[in-house]
Amino acid sequence: MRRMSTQRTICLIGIPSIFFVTLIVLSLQLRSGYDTSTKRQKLVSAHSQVYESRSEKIHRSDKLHNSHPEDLIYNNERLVLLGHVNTQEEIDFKNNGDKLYAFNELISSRLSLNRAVPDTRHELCKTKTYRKDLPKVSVIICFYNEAWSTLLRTVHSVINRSPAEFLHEIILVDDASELYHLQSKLSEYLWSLHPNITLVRLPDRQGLIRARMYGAHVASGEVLVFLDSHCEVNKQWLEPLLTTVSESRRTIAIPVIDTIDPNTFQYKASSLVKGGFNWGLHFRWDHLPEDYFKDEKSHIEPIETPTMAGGLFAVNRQYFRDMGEYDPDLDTWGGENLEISFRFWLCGGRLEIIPCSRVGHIFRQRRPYGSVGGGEDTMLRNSVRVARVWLDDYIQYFFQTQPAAASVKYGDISARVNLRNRLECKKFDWYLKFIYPEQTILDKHGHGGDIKGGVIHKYQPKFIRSGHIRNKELNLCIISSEVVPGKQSLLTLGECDKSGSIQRWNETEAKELMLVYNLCLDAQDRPDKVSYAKLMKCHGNGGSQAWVWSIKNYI
Ligand code: LR7
Ligand code: MN
Repeated sequence: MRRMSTQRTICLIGIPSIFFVTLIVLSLQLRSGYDTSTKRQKLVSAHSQVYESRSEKIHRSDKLHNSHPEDLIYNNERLVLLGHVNTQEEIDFKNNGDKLYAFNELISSRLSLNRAVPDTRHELCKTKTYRKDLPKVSVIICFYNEAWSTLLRTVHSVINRSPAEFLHEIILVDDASELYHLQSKLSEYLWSLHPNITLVRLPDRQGLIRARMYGAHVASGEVLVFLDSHCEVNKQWLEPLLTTVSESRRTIAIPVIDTIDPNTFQYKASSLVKGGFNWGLHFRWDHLPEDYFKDEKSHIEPIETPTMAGGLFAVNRQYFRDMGEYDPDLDTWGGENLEISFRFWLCGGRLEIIPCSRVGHIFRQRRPYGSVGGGEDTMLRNSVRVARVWLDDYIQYFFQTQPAAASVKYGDISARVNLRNRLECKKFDWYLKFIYPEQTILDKHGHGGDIKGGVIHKYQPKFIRSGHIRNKELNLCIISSEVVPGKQSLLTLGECDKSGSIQRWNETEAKELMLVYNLCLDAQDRPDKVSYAKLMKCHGNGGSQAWVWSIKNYI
C-alpha cells in the first residue's frame, strides 16, 4: 500500500466515454498545482464578485473560533445565542446561506470547526476495545457547492476522531463546484491542514454517484468510507466499522446516522432503526420489533438491514469494485442507495448497521441544487433503472405506485443486467422472503398486505395534516425525548421547535397521531386508572390510539 507524504491536488481532465478505462489523472505534487482548467477558472471569476466578501468573513470567523478553547464545549444555549442576528450584514449572510445550502450557515460559521459533539453511544460501547491491527481507510467525501464551515467541519472531525494509524487518506471530490470559497482558498487550506488529503477536481459536474466512483478509483486504502460533505463523526466512530469490514469482507458497515439540526446545528442522537423502502422505491426507516431490545446487548450488536440511506458507509475497496461499484448511468442524486443494497444482498454480500459507530449528518428539508445539466429530478429515472435490473416481477408494484415510471426513458441497462448474471445473483423474491419479510405487497387498490401469506393486515397510513401539539396557555409542545417504542418513549412538554421531527405529529385517517413511521401516541390505561400518554407501535385498531379534536379551530 502506498502511503502519501504530500497533499496532492488532482485535476481530472475529460470524462471518458468508457468509464475509467481512459481516465487521465494528473497528479500534481506541487504546492502551486491547483486547478488548471480554463473553463473552471471562468466559472470561478464569474462567481468571485458575489461570494468574495462572504468567504472573507468566513475566513475571519474560522480563525476566531479555532483559537477559542471554549468552543469545544458543546452547549445548546450557546447555539441559540449563536443564531442571533444584529446587523443587516448578518441577516443577508443568513438568508444567503438558507438559499444556497438549506441550513443555517450563520450558526455553522460561528461554531468551531473542531467543536465537540455529545457522545451518543450506548454505555456498553464505551467499554469495548478494538484490535490494533485494523485495516487502513480512505475516507471519501464528495461535495458540490458545500458551505465552507460544514465541509471543513466534516474533514476536521474525521482528522480529530480517527486513530491516525488507520487513517490512510482523506479524498475530497469536488464535483465541479462553482462557489468561490471552494476554489484555490480550499486547496490552500487543505494543504496546510493534513499531509494525507487529496483534492480531486472534476472538470464537469458528474452527480454524486459518479463522483464517488472517481473518489474510489483514486483511493488506495484497504477500506473505503464514504461520507456526505456535511457530517460530523463521533467518538470512536471508525474502529467499529473497520472491525466489521475486516472480519467480514463482504459486509457493508453502516454507522448510526445522528441528526444535526439544519436550523440550530444541535447534534442529536438517533434511535436504532433499520433501512427499508416503499414500492415507489423511496428509502424509509423501519422500526425494530418491539422485543428487539429485551437483551441489553442488542443495543450494541450489528443490525442486519435490508437497505441503507446511502451516504455513509464502509466497504472493502476491492470487494466494492468486484461487486460493480455503482451504476455509472445513475445521474445526480437518488436510487443508488437501494441499488447497492439490493445488489449486495442478492449477490453474496450483506449490510449491517453498527450501533457503536455514530456519525452526525445535516438533514435538510430540501435539496439546494438542481440536476446535472439542469434537467428534471433524476430520482425517477434512476429508480426505473434500478427497478428494471433488480425487481423481477415485483416491478409491477413499482409501476402501480409510480405510474409515470412506465414511460420513462431509462437508457441502456445491459451492463448492469450482465453484472447481475456474472455475479450469479439471487432472485428478488429471495430478498423479500429472507431479508425484508416485513415488506408488504400491494393489492390492486394499492393497499399493503403480508409478503408471505398475502393477507392484508399491514396498513399504509395516509396523513391528513401534520403539526405540533401545543398548549396555548403555556406555549409548550409535546416532545418525545426518545423515539423508541414502549418504555423509553417518554413524552414531555418543552419549547416548541418547528424544525424538530421529534415534535411533528401526523394525523392519520384512522385518527392516530403518528410521530415517525409506525409510532403512534397511545393512551395506555393502567390498573390504577391513571393514564399516561406513550409512544407505541401503531396498531391501527383505533381505541387507545384514536384522538379527536375537541374544538373545531386549529392553527
Ligand atoms: O451533484 C451532486 N454532486 C455531489 O457531489 C450532488 C450532491 N453531491 C454531494 C453532496 O455535496 C453531498 O456531500 O453528494 C453528497 C450527498 O448529497 P446530499 O447531501 O444532497 O444528499 P442527501 O443527504 O439528501 O441524500 C441521501 O441520499 C442520496 C441519494 O442519492 C445519497 O445517497 C446521499 O449520500 C444520502 N445521504 C445520506 O445517506 C445521509 C443520511 C440521510 C438519510 C436518510
Ligand atoms: Mn447529505
